[in-house]
Amino acid sequence: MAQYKIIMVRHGESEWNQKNLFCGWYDANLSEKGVEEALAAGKALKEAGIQFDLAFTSELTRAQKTLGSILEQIGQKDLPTTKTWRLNERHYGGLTGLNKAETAAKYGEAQVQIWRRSFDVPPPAMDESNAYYKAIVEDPRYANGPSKEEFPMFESLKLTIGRTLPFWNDTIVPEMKAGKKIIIAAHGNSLRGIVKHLDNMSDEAIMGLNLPTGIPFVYELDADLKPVVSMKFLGDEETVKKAMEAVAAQGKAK
Ligand code: DG2
Repeated sequence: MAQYKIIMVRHGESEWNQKNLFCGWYDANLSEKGVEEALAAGKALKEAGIQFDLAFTSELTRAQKTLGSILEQIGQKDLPTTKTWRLNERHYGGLTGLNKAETAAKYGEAQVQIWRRSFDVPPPAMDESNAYYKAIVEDPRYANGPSKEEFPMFESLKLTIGRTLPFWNDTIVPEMKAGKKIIIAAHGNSLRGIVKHLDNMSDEAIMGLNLPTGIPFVYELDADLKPVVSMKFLGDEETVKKAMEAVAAQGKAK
């Protein structure tokens, strides 16, 4: 029997999603379409009559703005919200700022698929030669963490899970068990990590999962946090399917 319910949403389309650039920890804003998607996500939650006690999001603007828009739509603008780098997108390392289709044309679609979706093969490391190195490393929002040792220069999904899951287990789960209704607004890969954990997906199975932007999804969990309802999107099936396929296709050479 379902004991807990939690809602997650990948942010609306960002300007870098729109340009098909590897984004990671770069702080891209929402595109116009992304703003619309965030509004639609809020409307869907409002129509479903869903309200929250707590919100969690990343340190990145695209996730925070999506959350803000949702909370405004459901009349909960002042909901207590925790921002953490542990929910940030995976760090795309030296790929940050590169066009995904151009990278596929240069290195092959198979290599880009490995970089985007393999469980434990990381992208090349970011170094000072990357145009976005300083903007990320010197960003004051990270003054209180991650520590110098924790600050990633690249992340595979496995490494991303390694810093997201402790936050899930130590902060989100206790609040959920205390009866709090929670929304998490985060990113394609930080959420894939949580989904992999909840659904006990194999390292192979998670490779096939692409999360659409701006469509909230629900998990209902039993007392042992095993899913009774898994990844139920608040959107019509066809739209969700097409949006997932579009994300998968971003790694194709045009
Ligand atoms: C995308 C995910 O992250 O890219 O970093 O480029 O969710 O913050 O838009 P998000 C990025 P893929 O892993 O789907 O290529």
